[in-house]
Amino acid sequence: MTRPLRIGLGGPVGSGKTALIEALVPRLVAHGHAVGVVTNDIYSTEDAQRLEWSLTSTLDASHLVGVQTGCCPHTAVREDPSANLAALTELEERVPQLTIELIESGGDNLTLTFSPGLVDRSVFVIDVAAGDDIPAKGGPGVTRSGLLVINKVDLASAVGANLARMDRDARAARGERPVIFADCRRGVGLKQITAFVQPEPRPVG
Ligand SMILES: Nc1nc2c(ncn2[C@@H]2O[C@H](COP(=O)(O)OP(=O)(O)OP(=O)(O)O)[C@@H](O)[C@H]2O)c(=O)[nH]1
Ligand SMILES: [Mg+2]
Repeated sequence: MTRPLRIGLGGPVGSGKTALIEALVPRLVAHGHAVGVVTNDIYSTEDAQRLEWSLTSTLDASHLVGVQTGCCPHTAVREDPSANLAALTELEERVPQLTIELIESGGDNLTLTFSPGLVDRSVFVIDVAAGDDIPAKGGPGVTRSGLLVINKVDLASAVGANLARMDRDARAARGERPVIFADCRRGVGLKQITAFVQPEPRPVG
């Protein structure tokens, strides 16, 4: 028997990682997946509590584990992922039929990467309101993650973000690696992101 596909979601504080999980889970469940979620927060299990409430109609609380890292987020998902690996084992014992596990890193900075021993694929989430120069600033999440999500496109006009520039800089930094513009609150880009996080990924365009 193969274990569930493990997807890491990283990115700066407030870029929309939890909002993306809230949008993805109902879509994955509709595709017939059993989904488990591990969240990481430094000083709380706030995101797990939020998901327990916001996903109440789609996900039983037994599918959720909140890890309180007590240390900087990238330590917990890269240098020493033992607490996250233990959380995944706990989930798989509780819910043996899981097919996909989403692991949200604590909000970090542009240096975040996941240990390849923890995740099979990574999604890096940035948002337009943090500045349209972020793709040009680079870092491993921007350049080498499996999928780059540029979230909150609905706020572009309010903050004066140039989406064409973000698109150009992201594609220049990533080559063939995919980039999706998203609005997690309204489902923009979610079809392609859902395709990426399934075991047999389809082209994300
Ligand atoms: N307008 C808009 N707001 C969004 C979008 N995605 C998330 N938000 C809002 O942005 C804020 C932060 O979203 P979260 O999902 O908590 O961000 P996060 O990356 O999980 O944050 P941390 O876990 O604290 O790092 C919340 O108020 C969300 O409602 C979006 O696409 N558009
Ligand atoms: Mg979060």
